[in-house]
Amino acid sequence: MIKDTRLILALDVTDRQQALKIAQSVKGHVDAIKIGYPLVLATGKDIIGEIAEMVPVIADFKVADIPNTDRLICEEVFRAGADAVIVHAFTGSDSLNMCVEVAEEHGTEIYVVTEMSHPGALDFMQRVAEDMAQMASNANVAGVVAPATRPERVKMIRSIIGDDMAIISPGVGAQGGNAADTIRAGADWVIVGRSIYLADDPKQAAIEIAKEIKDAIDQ
Ligand code: OMP
Repeated sequence: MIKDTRLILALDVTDRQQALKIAQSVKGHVDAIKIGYPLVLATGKDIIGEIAEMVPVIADFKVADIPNTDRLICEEVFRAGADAVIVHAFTGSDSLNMCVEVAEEHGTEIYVVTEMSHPGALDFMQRVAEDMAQMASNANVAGVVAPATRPERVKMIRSIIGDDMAIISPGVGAQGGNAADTIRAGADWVIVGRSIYLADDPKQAAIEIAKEIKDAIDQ
C-alpha cells in the first residue's frame, strides 16, 4: 500500500451503487478501501474487483480456519482482485503461514488482527494480543490491525513488531478513537468507516480526517 493520506475507508455499506459512488468520490483521498462481509454478501464478490480498479482493496474477511480452508478462501479473494486480506491470528501460525504463502504467490499482502477495538476485546483477546503480535512479526506479513480506541495498546504492539511492519488501526470516529492520537501512538494508517460513509459528503469527511492525520505528523 502506498503511504500518502494514511487513511483507509471501511466501506461497510450494502448497496452496490452507493458503494461505487463513495469509492469514486474518495479516490485520491484515501490510500485503500477496506471491504468485507456486509458489502460482499449484499452485492457479490465482483464488487472487490470493481472497487480495486479505482482504489487498492483490503478484503476484511477476518480469515480464521484450518490452513487448507484458509488457503481456499485467500485464493478466491485474491483472484477476485483484492490487494490484501485481513486474517485472524488466534488460529495459530500454521493457518497464518498458509495465508502468507498464498499472498506471496499472488504478490499481495496479509494483515493480522492482534487486539480488536471494541470493548469485548478485553474479555479474551487482550490477554493474548502481545503473543499474537509476536507471531505476526515472525511471519512475513505486511502488518497488523491494532485498536485506535486504545492508543496505548497501539504503542505496545508497535514496540513488539518493530518498525518494519505496518499497523492499520480501526476505531476512529464512531467507536470513539481519534486519528491524530492513533498516528502519534505509532499507527501507519487509520481505518475509518461510519464517520466517512455516513457523512453527507464522504469525500469532504475523508479530506478532513486526512488533514488531521497530516497535522499530527507535521507537529
Ligand atoms: P467504523 O467503526 O464504522 O469506523 O468501522 C470500523 C471498521 O473496522 C469496521 O469495518 C470494522 O469491522 C473494522 N474493525 C474494527 O472496527 N475493529 C477491529 O478491531 C478490527 C477491524 C478490522 O479488522 O478492520
